[in-house]
Amino acid sequence: RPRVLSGIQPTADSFHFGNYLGALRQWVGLQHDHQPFFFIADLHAITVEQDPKVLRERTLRAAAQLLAMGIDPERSAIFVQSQVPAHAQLGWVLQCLTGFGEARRMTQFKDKSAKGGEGAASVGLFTYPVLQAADILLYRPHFVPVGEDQRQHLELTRDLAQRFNHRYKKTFRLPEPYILKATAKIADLQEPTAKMSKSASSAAGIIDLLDQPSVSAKKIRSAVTDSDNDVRFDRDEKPGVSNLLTIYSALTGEGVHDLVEQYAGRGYGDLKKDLAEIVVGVVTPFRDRTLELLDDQAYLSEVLRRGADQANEVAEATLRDVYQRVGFVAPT
Ligand code: AQP
Repeated sequence: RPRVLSGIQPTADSFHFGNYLGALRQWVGLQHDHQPFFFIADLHAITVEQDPKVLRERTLRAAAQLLAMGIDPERSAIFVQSQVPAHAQLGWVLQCLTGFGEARRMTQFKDKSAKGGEGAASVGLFTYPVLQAADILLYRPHFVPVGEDQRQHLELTRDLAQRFNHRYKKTFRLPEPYILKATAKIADLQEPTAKMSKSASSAAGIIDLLDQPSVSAKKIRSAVTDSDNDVRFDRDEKPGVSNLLTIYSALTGEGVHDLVEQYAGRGYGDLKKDLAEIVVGVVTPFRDRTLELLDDQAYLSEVLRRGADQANEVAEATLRDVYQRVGFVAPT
């Protein structure tokens, strides 16, 4: 079975609909005929300052959410990145293969460092995509299910894999991004030309999976649209309505064009009202299940321990090959 790998940062109390539709739902679907490794990226989280107690809580919340969503620990290895030391170890080797200018071109670093000024950004934030390359390459996956914002990082990952293979010996598989076009970039409800992102300036544009369902419904009903009240799919002219149609279609499986026909002449109010109900139907059982799982910390820890064992076995084997190929003396 082809291998898949992906990760998510534990940097918020809840995942949001961008994470869910852009990536996590694909994780759930792929576990049936693939061999999946899914991890909670706590090493990545500390590239910006974190409160240690909050980080620990969010890591467990992330695990509970993945399970509540349908990630099955019998099919998938779910693990915490810091429990698999090979990520940081391979990260270092790959840093030594990465050009400074090459790292500098990463647009996510440019965007994130622009907020506080480059001088305020950590070196870890700068080398984040190289650690991400290590996260991926260790498992030699065929596919990496992610949102559109990760495409550039995956290109870097492939470049580094190729460089290593060429300089030493074929060691890494070149992974393919697995990006579903329709949901690759879910937009902010209040600023529909921007991606839905937890670091947005207002919470009103983000639907968190663990929000009170009534809050999510209200956010949908208050989503920014436009003034002509004509339900059409046009990302450039009508980004707000198009985003709502995208979410609607992804949650129900109905095609966008069918939805446009269904709502023709009915205006935005009906569309928002119906979508709000659909969202409530999705998040209510998810939220209940997550809260239930969070009450069973022993079970969560056991799942993560098993996941780390599975991940360590694969990752250590790759790292041994890498160390041998770069010329490190093996311990006797
Ligand atoms: N808006 C989005 N649309 C589609 N996919 C998205 N992803 C994130 N936002 C969207 C995908 O979610 C996965 C997890 O990403 P992450 O751990 O990097 O989460 P994140 O980047 O911390 O999420 P944010 O909200 O986008 O954070 P900030 O504001 O820090 O940048 C990835 O596969 C990502 O593509």
